[in-house]
Amino acid sequence: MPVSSIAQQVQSLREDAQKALESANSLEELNVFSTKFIGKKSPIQAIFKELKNFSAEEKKELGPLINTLRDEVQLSFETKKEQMTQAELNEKLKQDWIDVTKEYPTKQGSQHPISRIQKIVEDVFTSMGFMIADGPELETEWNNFDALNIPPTHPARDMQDTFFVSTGEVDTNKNSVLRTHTSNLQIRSLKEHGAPLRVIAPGRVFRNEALDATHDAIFYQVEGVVVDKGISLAHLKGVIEVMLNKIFGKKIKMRIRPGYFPFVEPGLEIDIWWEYKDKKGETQGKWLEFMGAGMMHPNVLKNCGIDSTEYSGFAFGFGLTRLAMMKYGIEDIRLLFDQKKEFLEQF
Ligand code: FA5
Repeated sequence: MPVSSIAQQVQSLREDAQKALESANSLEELNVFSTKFIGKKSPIQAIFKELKNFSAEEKKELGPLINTLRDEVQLSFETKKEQMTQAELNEKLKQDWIDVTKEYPTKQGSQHPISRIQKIVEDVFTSMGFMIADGPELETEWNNFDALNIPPTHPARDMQDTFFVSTGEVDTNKNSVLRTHTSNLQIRSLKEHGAPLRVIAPGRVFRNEALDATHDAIFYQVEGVVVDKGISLAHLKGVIEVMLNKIFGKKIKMRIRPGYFPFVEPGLEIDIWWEYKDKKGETQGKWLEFMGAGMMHPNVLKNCGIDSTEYSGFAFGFGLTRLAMMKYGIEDIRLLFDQKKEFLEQF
């Protein structure tokens, strides 16, 4: 084969490659091009193989021709591939984007009715100069019962059955209970701060209860204690009236009855008139037991190191869960902790 024919082949291959590259419009077509013009079976490689039939002199002339063609084709291919990849990416970016400044619809959560009412109660009491205390849910048997004038053999323990974590020791300071009321905070607060004192303590309590629309086994109470010189039941009545009127924004009907709690003397129960809508949407009303209260027993003051001849005090404990039911018109206590979205979304 003459040298001129190889030179012609190189030239026509150059033109073919140029045309094929120009007409490749996608990365896939470019890959086809690369197999055809750059791969091992390409015509350029075939011409390389032909070289062995030429003399050394001829090879010197033809070699650079073919090398140049191969390098040109390779470079043009890579340049076009780079351009196409970039163009594809730009196209993708035009479609795949998010507007970070746009406001997307989000569902905002809301506070649970118990948390809401607790905040309201805390605001009312702090405005009357009360401090807010917190205490453990797992309490010593002594703080939950004995210190409140309820020794192990006292029948009042039966009214508040709960879980005992007993070590088998006789010393009730060494055994624990899931607290049955927030009255353990009477003991803790007085021991910590002494007299005079004005404190409330909201918290969760646990009892072995038969469940119904107004009784749960885990519920919330708020304890209140005022100890000072010359404190009487009149102060208690005044504080409760202020609290209820502020929370409901109107005068609330309440009734006071005698009640028995070993840690107060005299002891009272306060009921409030609860109006709610029944399932038919009709307004119903009934007296609901709302709180236990009374003048603090001298033994309790003594157990906390307070001189009961100098100081007197009142204490009360009300159902925060019941207050939430009254405030928000919830007819069944069990709805509060059923975890139903439809119910909670209303608040
Ligand atoms: C007590 O727990 C006393 N510690 C209250 C007290 C404090 C009396 C200070 C004197 C001085 P009682 O068991 O009655 O009392 O509960 C108080 C309030 O908690 C009740 O009036 C009621 O509102 C609420 N309550 C009681 N049991 C339940 C229950 N199972 N579910 C929901 N709320 C309840």
